[in-house]
Amino acid sequence: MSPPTNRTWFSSFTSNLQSLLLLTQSFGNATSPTLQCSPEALSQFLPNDSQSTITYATSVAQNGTWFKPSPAFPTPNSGLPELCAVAINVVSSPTSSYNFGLFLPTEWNTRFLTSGNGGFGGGINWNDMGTSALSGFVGLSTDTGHLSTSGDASWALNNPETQTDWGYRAMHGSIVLGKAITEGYYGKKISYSYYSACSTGGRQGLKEVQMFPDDFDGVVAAAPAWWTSRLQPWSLQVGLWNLPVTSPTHIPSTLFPIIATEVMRQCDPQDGVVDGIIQSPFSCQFIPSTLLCTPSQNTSTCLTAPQLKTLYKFYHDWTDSDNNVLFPSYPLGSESQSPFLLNTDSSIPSSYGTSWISSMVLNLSASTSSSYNWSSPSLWNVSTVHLGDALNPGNANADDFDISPFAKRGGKLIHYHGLADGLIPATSSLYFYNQVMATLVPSSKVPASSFYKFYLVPGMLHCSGSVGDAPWYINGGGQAFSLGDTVTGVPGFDDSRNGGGARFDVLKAVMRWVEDGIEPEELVATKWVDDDVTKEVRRQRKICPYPESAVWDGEGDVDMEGSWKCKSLF
Ligand SMILES: *C1O[C@H](CO)[C@@H](O)[C@H](O)[C@H]1NC(C)=O
Ligand SMILES: *[C@@H]1O[C@H](CO)[C@@H](O)[C@H](O)[C@H]1NC(C)=O
Ligand SMILES: *[C@@H]1O[C@H](CO)[C@@H](O)[C@H](O)[C@H]1NC(C)=O
Ligand SMILES: *[C@@H]1O[C@H](CO)[C@@H](O)[C@H](O)[C@H]1NC(C)=O
Ligand SMILES: *[C@@H]1O[C@H](CO)[C@@H](O)[C@H](O)[C@H]1NC(C)=O
Ligand SMILES: *[C@@H]1O[C@H](CO)[C@@H](O)[C@H](O)[C@H]1NC(C)=O
Ligand SMILES: *[C@@H]1O[C@H](CO)[C@@H](O)[C@H](O)[C@H]1NC(C)=O
Repeated sequence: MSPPTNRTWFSSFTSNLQSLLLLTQSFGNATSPTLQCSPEALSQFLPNDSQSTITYATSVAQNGTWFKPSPAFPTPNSGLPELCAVAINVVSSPTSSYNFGLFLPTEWNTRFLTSGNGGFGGGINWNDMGTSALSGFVGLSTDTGHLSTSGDASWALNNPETQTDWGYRAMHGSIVLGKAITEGYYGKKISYSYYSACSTGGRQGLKEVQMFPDDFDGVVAAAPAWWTSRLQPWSLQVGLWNLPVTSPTHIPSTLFPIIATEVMRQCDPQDGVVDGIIQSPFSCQFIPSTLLCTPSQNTSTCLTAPQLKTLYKFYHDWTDSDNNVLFPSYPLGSESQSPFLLNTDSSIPSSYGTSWISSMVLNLSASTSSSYNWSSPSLWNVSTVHLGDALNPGNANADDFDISPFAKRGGKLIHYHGLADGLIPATSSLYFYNQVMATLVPSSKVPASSFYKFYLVPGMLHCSGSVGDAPWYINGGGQAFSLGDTVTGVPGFDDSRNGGGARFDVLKAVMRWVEDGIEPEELVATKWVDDDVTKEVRRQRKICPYPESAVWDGEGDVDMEGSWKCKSLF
């Protein structure tokens, strides 16, 4: 691997003095040692405990392609910057090991950015690391100690060490070693360390904040699957409410668009603007009985009374017989994605519930979802939920709400969740936020808003995408790659007129908070026509730090963010 090419150096020289100085600071000068991308060169930066090994270190040329597919990340990256791709294997116990990957770009911005995983999936997230490298970050991701698709937890059966790797150990261990390799490779210190990821990635970020507050200066945790021991059983329970398919209580997938249209009809105008976006589902007074079939009505266009009862369950917290909340409900407006867990046309509930219970809680010998008999009261009842709580497999729950140690070391946390998320309901993030407030506020440990901001994003689905034309893109974990492997930042809104893009880009917002001490207020979400960043912007809208909500000014174009203001509604 060579130092920056003459072309790069020369074009910077001819552009302006400031970037020349930056270049010199970042890459040293002609007498600096060249970057050594080889297992031999990099292994010297690992501890001499024979627990960790460089599997490979491979140079990737400018505009190169990288493809190391795993079940969880089957897609290649192309258009990469010149970089050194490294994989490291780490023995984590006598019966387990994990791998992690590093992208070390030649043109390094001196920052370290870690990406996360999804569901139970195992694999290195080269995809988001590629996005990171394009912006000059060193990118890191771990496979969490196994290979699998997102919905498959069978690897966990009778494998508690690998559960621990998945729960938190692989992430922290990878970060410690990844930082050492990074600083050794470039021969200089990392200036700032960041984390940005969604779903299980959000959980991993919160777990880091809770257990290893020194690992990151700034964390963006999106749609976190933080309450594993309740989210997974809830995923089973919501499916069971809608089964069997032959029951009169069953709501088939074909009815969900009809339910969604009625929810939109009732809840959209209540925020003052009819635009296909439900700003405040929690303040909508929804009357489901308008969906009830009249005697002469074709039942493919309405709900019968037994189906309406099922719908009530979806929109209400899951409780035990003493009315204790076991898990909060779907918010209104999540109907377009909720059929994913309701397995509306299948005879079995989601493997996100069954695979976790069979492989990590009950340890049933054959762990595919079809072998777990959730219809049997001896295998599925409320005590099964509490058994899962008590076992907390892999110590995966990110439920230590006293995150003041992270604040005390200067860490900044941005947490967001799409209100139309049908996989992990946004209500669970709201619950997390309230628990943190309940922990930090009375003890006056630290003012929570000085280091923790929470945003609910109207109309946004799980991690990426939205209902209708709701603006959703803020360059959160995984979002850029979902729009294309060479997309970075917020195209068109990265310039200095926009605070260096920090209003539009949640990663830049956390960086500005950490590096310049500028606390983020509102963010602006973007929606391009067809979610194609080369097309025109369809809409932009402010998204507000909870408990504020964006309110239209009553006169401006509703598609322009300037027509909206963040206001506390109470
Ligand atoms: C550049 O080279 C000079 C002379 O060897 C050395 O003193 C200086 O520290 C180097 N600068 C950087 C940024 O490495
Ligand atoms: C590992 O051992 C070698 C020599 O055996 C030494 O040069 C190197 O500095 C050691 N590395 C660390 C990280 O201690
Ligand atoms: C980058 O590589 C792609 C093929 O992966 C090629 O089509 C494109 O022309 C290349 N771009 C440049 C600027 O070399
Ligand atoms: C009910 O509506 C569906 C879909 O519009 C249609 O296919 C079906 O023929 C209708 N049934 C009756 C009895 O009209
Ligand atoms: C399942 O295995 C774990 C160890 O991996 C154990 O702690 C737990 O008690 C087992 N569950 C049951 C129901 O026996
Ligand atoms: C599952 O349990 C139910 C209730 O105990 C029982 O009727 C059914 O036969 C069981 N299914 C299988 C496949 O064992
Ligand atoms: C409830 O399920 C658990 C397994 O999770 C089982 O041990 C217990 O016996 C069941 N309780 C009843 C009343 O069937």
